[in-house]
Amino acid sequence: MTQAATPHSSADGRWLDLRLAPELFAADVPVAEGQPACIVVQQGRIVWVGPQDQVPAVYAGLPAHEGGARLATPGLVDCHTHLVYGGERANEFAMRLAGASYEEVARAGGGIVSSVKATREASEEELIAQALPRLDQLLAEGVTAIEIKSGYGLSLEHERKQLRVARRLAELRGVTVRTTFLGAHALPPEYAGRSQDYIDLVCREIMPALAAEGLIDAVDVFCERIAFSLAETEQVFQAAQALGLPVKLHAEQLSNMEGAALAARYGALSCDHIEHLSENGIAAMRDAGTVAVLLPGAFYTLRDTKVPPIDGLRAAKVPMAVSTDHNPGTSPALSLLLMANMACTLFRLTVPEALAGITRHAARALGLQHEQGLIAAGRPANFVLWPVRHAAELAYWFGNKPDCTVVRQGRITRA
Ligand code: DI6
Ligand code: FE
Repeated sequence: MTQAATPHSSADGRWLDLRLAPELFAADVPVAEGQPACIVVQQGRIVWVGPQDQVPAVYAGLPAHEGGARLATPGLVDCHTHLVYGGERANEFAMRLAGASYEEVARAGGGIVSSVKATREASEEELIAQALPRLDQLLAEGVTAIEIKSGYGLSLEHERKQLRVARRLAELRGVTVRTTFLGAHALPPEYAGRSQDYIDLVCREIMPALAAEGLIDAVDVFCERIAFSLAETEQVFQAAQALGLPVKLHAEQLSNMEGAALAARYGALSCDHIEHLSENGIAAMRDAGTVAVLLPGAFYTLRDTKVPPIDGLRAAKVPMAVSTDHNPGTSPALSLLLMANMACTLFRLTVPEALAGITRHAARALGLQHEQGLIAAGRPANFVLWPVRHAAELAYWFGNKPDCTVVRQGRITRA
C-alpha cells in the first residue's frame, strides 16, 4: 500500500526511494551514493535510515510513502531571527539608498528604537498576526526549528509579550522554537543616557522574572559601539549564568569589540555576525566549542564590505552556521536557502559548508544538536524532500520556491 502524502497527516511509515544529502545523515546501514534510501518513522520518530533494499523485516508492514527519487535533507534550522515585531522599516531602506549608514539611521531616531515603538503599541494578537505569515514562508521552505529573539520590547511587559508570542507561534504551527532574551538590544528611549541603570534593570528584574515564567531558553546581547559595551555584556552574561541560562552574542558586526572572546569565556552557544572577528576571537571560540553564525542577509543589506574571517574559522574548525537574521531593519529576509546561496557567493563558503550551516551547525547553535539538523535514528522526524537531483541545487538556485514535502515533528506539514 502506498500512502499519498497529505498535509497534516502522520509521517509514520517507510519513506521509500529517497536520495540522502551527503554528510547530513547517519545511516544504520551504509548507503552508497545514488543508492535508493529509506527513512522509517514510527510514532513521530525516525527509527531507521539505510538502503531501501535492506529495511529490517520488522518494518515491512508499515505504510509506504513514495519518495519519487527526491533528495532528503534534515529539516532546516534558522538559528538567529528577530521574527516578532510590530510594523516594518521600508522607509529606512529608502534612507540608506539615499546614502545614510545604519548607524546614522539609528542616531536619527530610526533603527531598532522605531521597531520598539511599534512593538510596544501592538497587542499580543496583533504581533501573532504579523509574525505568522513570515513564519509560514520560512516553514514552507523546510524550516523545522527556529530561534526567535525578544529585544523590541525593552521593558518587562513588552519583552514578556514578545516571548509569549514566540511560544504561541510554536504551538500554532507545531514547530520547534527556541526563545532568546535580547533585553540588551538597544537602550529604550526612557533610559536615554542611563545605560547602566537599564542594564541593572535587565539583570535584576526583567531577566529573572521572564526566566521564572519559563520564557527564556538563552540570553543574547548586542555588543557594539552603538549598543552595549563589553562590561555591560559581561554583566548580562553573569546574570544569565546565575539563572542557569546559556548565552550567545551579537559580536563584532560593525567593529571589533573582542566580544566573541568574552562570550566564549561564558561557554556561549554561538557568536553571530562576526565580520570583524579577530584571531584571538577565533581561538577562543574554537576552545569553547562556540558556533560561528554567519548572517549574509545583514551583510548584504548594509552593503558591508568586511567579510567574516572564513579561512580562519575553517582552519580552526569552528562550526559555521548560516541564518536569516530576519529583522525589520537589516535583514528582512524570509528564505534560508537564499542565505545559503549568499553565504557561498558573498562569503565563499563551499556548498557542503552552507548546507551544514543551515542544518547541523545551526542546530548546535541552539543546543538542539541531538534533535535537529541530522537525519538519524532516535530523533523526532524532521526532514524535507526536495525535487532536485543534486544537493548543490539547494544553494545554487535563488528566488526559487521549491515544491518540497516537509515532515515536521512527525507530521507531514507540506505535501
Ligand atoms: N543586529 C542586527 O542585525 C539586528 N539587531 C542586531 O543586534 C538589527 C535589528 C534592527 O535593526 O532592528
Ligand atoms: Fe540579529
